[in-house]
Amino acid sequence: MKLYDFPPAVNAQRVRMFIAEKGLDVPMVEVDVRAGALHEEPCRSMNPFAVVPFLELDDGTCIGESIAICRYLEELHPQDPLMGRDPKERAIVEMWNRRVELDGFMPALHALRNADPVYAGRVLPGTRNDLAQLPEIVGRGKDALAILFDRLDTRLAGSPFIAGERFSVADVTGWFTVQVASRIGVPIPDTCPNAERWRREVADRPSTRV
Ligand SMILES: N[C@@H](CCC(=O)N[C@@H](CS)C(=O)NCC(=O)O)C(=O)O
Repeated sequence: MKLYDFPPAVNAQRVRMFIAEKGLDVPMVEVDVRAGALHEEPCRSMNPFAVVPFLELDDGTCIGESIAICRYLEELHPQDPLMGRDPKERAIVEMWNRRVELDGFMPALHALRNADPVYAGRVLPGTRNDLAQLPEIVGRGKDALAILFDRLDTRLAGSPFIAGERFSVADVTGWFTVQVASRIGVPIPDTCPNAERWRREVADRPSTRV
């Protein structure tokens, strides 16, 4: 098994943090995304969506999508679960992960790709195109983050971690939402002390430094 990775890519970082939290040893292959390697062989055939990360199994099967990769690794290595210990916990972790991903992580990434000139010509991941960078998407992303931070603050007032008592993949997604948000000038506001307490605790985890 090999993980195709690009160190600066935040989705690849999500999977690397998950792997570190579980204490797994997964060989990595670095793909030079900025040099266009995803659009060339062998990557193009392995992952026609042309994004990282993706996982190549020993039988040649390729699995893309960060959460699908995490799910596969979790099922192979159920110890130290990060996606719930039983059906109820698994549903709750998935619920929170989706909320954070859809309501914060994705809007933040779209805002970043529409703001930073490095993404001109590839505002949608995995495509090369001439879609213009739109400032409206940046503004809407920032609005979405403000709403999400408020909701997380309420949640984290009564819960140590996003999905409950235990650190989970929802915290991994939350951590990278905060990282991307700070790159577009949206830190957790002073009005969200519970979210800030959570951020500081996650920042202390060695897995944030992989
Ligand atoms: N939904 C995918 C998104 C993957 C993705 O967007 N990856 C970015 C890096 S964070 C990428 O490969 N971008 C290629 C590009 O910019 O052309 C996942 O969860 O893995």
